[in-house]
Formats: sequence, structure tokens, C-alpha cells
Amino acid sequence: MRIDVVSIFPDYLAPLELSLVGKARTSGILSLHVHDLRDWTTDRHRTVDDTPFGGGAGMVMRPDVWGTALDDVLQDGAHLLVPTPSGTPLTQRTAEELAGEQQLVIACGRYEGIDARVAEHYRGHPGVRVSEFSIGDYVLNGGEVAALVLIEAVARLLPGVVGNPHSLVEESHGAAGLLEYPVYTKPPQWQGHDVPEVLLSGHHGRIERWRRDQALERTAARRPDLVERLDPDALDRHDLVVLAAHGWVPQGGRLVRAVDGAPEV
Ligand code: J9T
Repeated sequence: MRIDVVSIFPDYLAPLELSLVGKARTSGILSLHVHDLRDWTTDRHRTVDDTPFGGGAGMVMRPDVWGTALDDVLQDGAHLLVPTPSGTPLTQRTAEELAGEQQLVIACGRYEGIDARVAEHYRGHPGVRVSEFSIGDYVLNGGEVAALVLIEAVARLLPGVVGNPHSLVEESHGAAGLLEYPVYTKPPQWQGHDVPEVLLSGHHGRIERWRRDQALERTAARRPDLVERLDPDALDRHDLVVLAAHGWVPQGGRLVRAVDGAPEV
């Protein structure tokens, strides 16, 4: 896979030399190129922004500079990604889809954002897909950190990057739609906290059930939005008992919060 990042702070992407992503690069699985947007400016001051039409605070990045940069960097079949708090939430499913692409081009905006015509223009390009994505409901100073997040989430899914592909299957936000169960290692007693007895029992069936209960309980406590998306038909009776204890009951093919008292007529 090839990834190109365009930013006015290319040094911000230096961590991509490290760890798993760095290894993927040196092993040739990932070809990653970071570009300075100002290399495409033509004026003495290397200007990339201007005041917003219609007024308002802050500065907007100019479409002409972005256009020449992206025309140079985008290859046929590329997926152009624009990090923005108003984008579609990035999920594990998105990362899985992006891991199958030939080229990702990440356009990191600063200030109040990139002129909206840039995304509009490339949406009209045959052979280019455009996605505006968000890494959560908070605002950053620029898209660089969101680009790092996306690259790490995608790079670890490329074949040969994560040593044991099993660790990709069981983790949180896997296909089961549940959060991961808690994990423990030696020593069995630490600071007055014991490792749960069942994990020391060697009884694989009981361990598996305990882990699933923990995953269900954590998901119910922390992520009601994920419980709402579970398919009750894909859950066993014990799963339903655990979820009922947290106030979730199946109704009309979904899980809903049980309410006390008689239903209104
Ligand atoms: C400038 O970009 C952002 O502030 C940003 C990008 C992606 N996700 C966010 N939640 C914020």
C-alpha cells in the first residue's frame, strides 16, 4: 500500500518512523510519503490560507494550493481522506476497508479548515474516492494527529505487519461488536489485588464463558451504543441473562432498555 500525507507541519508525522508502522515501511509492506503543502505555493510568503468569505473568525486554506498539491500526489484509484471534526466517524470497519486500497492520500488541514470546493472537486474525479473522517467528537488544531491515528489503525491490518494475526481477531471492535475482556498476567497477587480465580483454574470452557460475560458487562456499562447494535439472534441464552442484569432485553429483533412498570396503552 502507498500512503501520502500532505501537511504544513510534515515534522508532526515523524512518529511514523517508529514501531509497527516504521517496521512496515522498512519491510516494504507500506510505502509512506510525507509532503509539505508549502512546496506547492508560488508566492514569496508561501501563503496557504486566507480570510473566509462571509466573514467569521480564523483563516481558511486556499483551494488553489491544495489543488496543485493533490493533482501531483493523487494516483489513479486513490482514496483521498480529509480529517475534520465534521467528518464520518472512523471505525474499525473503515480501517478494514481502507487496508484494501492501493493508495491513501491524507490532506491535513489547519486553521478553520480547507475550502469546501477541494473535496467537492475531487469527488467529481473518476478514479478518486473522497472521505472526510473524524476520530471523535472533539476539535484538534489540525488533521495531523488524526492522520497518525488512521495510518496506525490501517497499517496494522496489512498482511505481515502484526506478528500474530489471531490478536487481530479477538480484540475490541472486532466483528462481535463487544469491547475486549480484561486481561491479567503474573504475579497472581499484586498490591492486594488478585487475578480472578477462574483464570488460574485451567478450565477452558469456564474461562471462555467468564471472558464473554466480562466483555458483555463492560460493553453494557461503557458503550450502550454498541449494545443497541447487537443482533439478539447472534447471542446465546447466557448472554441475554447477563445483558438483562444490565437492563437490556430483546424486543422486535433488537436490544432495548427494559423499563419498569406496565407499558403505556
Ligand atoms: C482539524 O482537524 C480536526 O480538528 C479533527 C480531525 C479529525 N477528527 C477530529 N475529531 C478532529
